[in-house]
Parts: sequence; C-alpha cells; structure tokens
Amino acid sequence: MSSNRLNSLQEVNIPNWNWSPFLDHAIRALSVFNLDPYPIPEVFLEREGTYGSRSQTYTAKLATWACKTEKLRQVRAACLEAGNDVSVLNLVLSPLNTFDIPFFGADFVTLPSGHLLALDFQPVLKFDPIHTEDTWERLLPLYEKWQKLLPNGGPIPDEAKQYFSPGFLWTRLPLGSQGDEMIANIIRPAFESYLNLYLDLVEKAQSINLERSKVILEGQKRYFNYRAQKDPARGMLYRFYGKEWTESYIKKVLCNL
Ligand code: DBV
Repeated sequence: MSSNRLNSLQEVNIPNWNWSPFLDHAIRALSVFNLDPYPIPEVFLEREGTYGSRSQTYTAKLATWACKTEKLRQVRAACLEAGNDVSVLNLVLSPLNTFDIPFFGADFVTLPSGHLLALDFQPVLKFDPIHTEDTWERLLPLYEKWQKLLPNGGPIPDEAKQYFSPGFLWTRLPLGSQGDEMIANIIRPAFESYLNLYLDLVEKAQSINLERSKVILEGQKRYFNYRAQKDPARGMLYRFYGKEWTESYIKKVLCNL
C-alpha cells in the first residue's frame, strides 16, 4: 500500500484498533477493482483530540481511509479509537449515481456500554422495485442466516426507516469474551458475506440512462442530507474534536455528495 498520505490510500495508523481485521478485509476484497486515490484534505486525514478530566485525560484518534473505483464514487472508512474503551469503524461505499444500486454501510461501534453493530445495503429508493427487487432477493438469505444468531439491536427512529433495507443486520453485544466470540464467529463472516455480495452487485451493475441517473442522484442527496443532519456520531465527535471541525468533516468528507 502506498505510503503517500496525501493520496489517502495510506494505511490507517491506529495501534491495537480492534476493527483492523475488518478494514483490512474490505481493502483486500475491494482490490479486485482498480483502486484510485480519493484525496482527503490533510486536516481530515488524521486527527487527535483529548478528553476526560484534568486528573485523567484520554486520547481520541480518528483516521480516514478512502478510495474510489470506476463505479464507486467514494469508499471511505472513519476509524476511531478513544481511551481504552471506545472504538469505531464506520464504512460506507457510495456508488456513482449512474448505477442503480444501494449503498453499502457498516457501523461497528464499541462503547463502554457494549458493542453496537449495524450492517446494511442502504437503499437510495426504498420503495422502487427496479432499485430493490434483485438486490433484496439476494441479501435476505444472508440476513436471515446471520440475524437469527444475534440479539436484535432494538428500535430505530421511524424517519430513519426509509434508509434501511429489509436486510438491516442490527445488534448490540456485551463487552468481554462472549461479545468478542460473537464478533469473530458471526459478525466477521456476516460482514464478509455482505461485502462479497455487494461487490458482486457493483461488478455486474450496468450504467443507467440520464433520466434515471437524475432520480438516483436526488435519492442519494436525500440520503446524505439525512445522515448529515442526524449522524449519531455527532455528539461524540463534538466532544473529541469540537463543533467546527466536526461539522466540516461531516460536510466535506462523510456526507459530501
Ligand atoms: N457513525 C458514523 C460515524 C461514526 C459513527 C462516522 C466515527 O456515521 C458512530 C464515528 N454510530 C456511531 C456512534 C453511535 C452510533 C449509533 C458513536 C452511538 C451513538 C450513541 O449511542 O450516542 C447504524 N449507528 C448508530 C445507531 C444506528 C447506527 C441505527 C443508533 C442510533 C440511535 O440509537 O439513535 N449508522 C447506522 C448505519 C450506518 C451508520 C446502518 C451505516 C453506515 O452509519
């Protein structure tokens, strides 16, 4: 992997980060395509903050990995490790709007209260059969296989539901060996199988016509506007990096369509 940080195909430099095997796997799996750099401005590439009290301060390190391919406008991973007990991998694959396929999204969040794990193909147009039919047909068997081995993560806000697929894998797991084992034995292969299927959709995707691609673009913008406004990470990122930097990271990197 190139060591040129500015081209943003740099390695994520977070020692002991517990989600490394997941990102490494994703980068390997993506390598069936030609990976082009997706330049991330230097101020967002790596960021360190501190938090806590005067007697006990902790470091919060955030790194962004990104690339693009012929059909994926942006692939980006927000990788966070804070103190001894907070660790996040937020990975989103965003297709160009000339392809009629959903987003790939993974949100793996370790907090002092436990792991919160989400995996989905997030639809651009949830109620449009052209957009969803073939995809859900292939995704649902994977969902059924893995979700039944996991506790349900609980309700999500009503307004968010249009952005989740029927294959939304969603769970909360305890810290400690029980949670770790479920991550290794269930979440890891679930992630690999979702990503595998997604990359197959990308590979097979055919360009759509101009009229349709405008509809997809509007849907993609709606999705990112929603995420930019409701990003559940905002509170945490404010605490670590301040309001100004966080808002600009959300607008310019995470949800920049
Ligand atoms: N989420 C991000 C980024 C994060 C991040 C960039 C760098 O988009 C972390 C960090 N997600 C994050 C944190 C929380 C969540 C929650 C810290 C916990 C917030 C808290 O408890 O205070 C999946 N993530 C969530 C929730 C859902 C998802 C449903 C719970 C929201 C709630 O309880 O109201 N988010 C959702 C999903 C994707 C996503 C499927 C797909 C990429 O990003």
